[in-house]
Amino acid sequence: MGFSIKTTDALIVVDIQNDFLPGGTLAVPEGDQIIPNVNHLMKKFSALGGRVILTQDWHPSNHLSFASQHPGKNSFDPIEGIAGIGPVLWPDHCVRETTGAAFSSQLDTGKAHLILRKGLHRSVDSYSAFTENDQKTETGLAGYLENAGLKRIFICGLALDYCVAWSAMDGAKKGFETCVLPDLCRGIAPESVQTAEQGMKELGILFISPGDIT
Ligand code: VGL
Ligand code: ZN
Repeated sequence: MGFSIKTTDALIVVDIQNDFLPGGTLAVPEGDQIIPNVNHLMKKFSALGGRVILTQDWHPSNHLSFASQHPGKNSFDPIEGIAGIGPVLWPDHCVRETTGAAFSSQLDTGKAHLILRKGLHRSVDSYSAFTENDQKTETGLAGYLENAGLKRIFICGLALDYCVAWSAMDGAKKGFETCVLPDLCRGIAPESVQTAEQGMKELGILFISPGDIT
């Protein structure tokens, strides 16, 4: 299946930040391996007239998604009862203005037209680049895409089972034609990757490979 890139297309590169890479506090296995191919795609995409958007997880140091904020709880423990937080707690990660929150030095950020930060509110997480986990606070990305006349989105990055999947599912729900590039993604855990893939399929999201983009 071929996808020829138009000026109404956006590539959303999710959370390629030090803390999600090997050595980081919430390392996604093999997360670093996608970077050269993501760089290549960003270059191609922007050369073809598409728009490139980067997202950056950007938490206050006392973010309520961190297990450290819940006495007696550990990272990856399930959490219930706080709207906008969960389903699990995380190690401290991507604290704004720290090295862990910075983009990988290998990522070619120069190709980005827009950098969108998310997860800024202490008591609401935002896996999705569109709508925060309370399911009502908007990041503004949908408005940006609509205003710029962007109709189709391609998504890659970290982590496939959380921020990539939730972004893709919200994009599809908002009416954007949505394609995910699994070859240019890595997930945190196999079980959550499977759940996420199922959820994306049910919404009609297409799984494509970088070679399909021309
Ligand atoms: C992410 C967990 C917590 C992600 C961000 O980028 O997928 N996952 N914060
Ligand atoms: Zn986070």
